[in-house]
Amino acid sequence: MTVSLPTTFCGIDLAHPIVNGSGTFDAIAARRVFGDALIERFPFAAFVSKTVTVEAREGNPPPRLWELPAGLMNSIGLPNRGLDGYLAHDLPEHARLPVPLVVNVMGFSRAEVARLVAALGAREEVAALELNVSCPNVETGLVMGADPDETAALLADVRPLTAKPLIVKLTPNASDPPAVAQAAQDAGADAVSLVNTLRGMALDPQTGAPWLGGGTGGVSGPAVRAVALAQVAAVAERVTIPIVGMGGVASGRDARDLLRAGATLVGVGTESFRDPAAGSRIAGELEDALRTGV
Ligand code: RRO
Repeated sequence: MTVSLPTTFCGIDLAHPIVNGSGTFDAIAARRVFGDALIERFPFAAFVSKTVTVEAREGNPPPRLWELPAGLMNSIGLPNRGLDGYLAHDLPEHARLPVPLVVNVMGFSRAEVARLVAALGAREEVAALELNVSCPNVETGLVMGADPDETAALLADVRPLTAKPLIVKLTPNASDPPAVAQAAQDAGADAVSLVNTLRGMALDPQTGAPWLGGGTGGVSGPAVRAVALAQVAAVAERVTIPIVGMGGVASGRDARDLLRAGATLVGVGTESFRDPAAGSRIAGELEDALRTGV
């Protein structure tokens, strides 16, 4: 079944509004497992890469996951091949996917983000860039996406470096996400996406020490759905640029709720770990929900 819910996002034509959340769907591994069938029936209308940093990273020590009654907590720690490794190895694979490519980047300083935006924004294979601003700026100690002034300063540096759409991925671990979204818009962002994961913690039942190798982790899945819906609605009240809404989406109705709250696209994340075809299923369910109104 082919879903037809044509959607335009930042000038990019998409078959429907369902995309993956960054870091929740490894298209290269999925292709290895499912073969070319994955290419022919790709579950998402656009593919969002896992976060790329300037330097290669191993990621956090294990354990990296903790299962929750209604979700998942992760502390993956940005393992990736770094910018050069991404360009040489992952980009050619991602460019073979039958949908537009969004590359998610994170830097530990504005200069690092600038380097990533300049290098990746110059590639014709890349349709848009998503800025993961959930990490501290090593120069100021402030989380770039938790403070409106930090976000504005980042955009002021990187906006001139590319004509490609820039999507700012907002963190829910901020006192005023709509103010950050407004700052991003005013400084030239083309879109915002939210929510990233909510900070959480689990203790090892034997030792009482933090279970996750990284100490704390990011909570996702149905547990955060209501929080995501409220934050998307609040951000939609403040900005006019398009919103990619995500957080605990597991059905077409969940996706429709985020569209009703003001999102243009909907990200599916944790549900893809349970069902790798969740993107296609949810897009089909969304089409039914919008047609029948149920
Ligand atoms: O890699 C991670 O641990 C991670 C990242 Br960069 C992120 O943005 N959100 C998340 O839940 N985990």
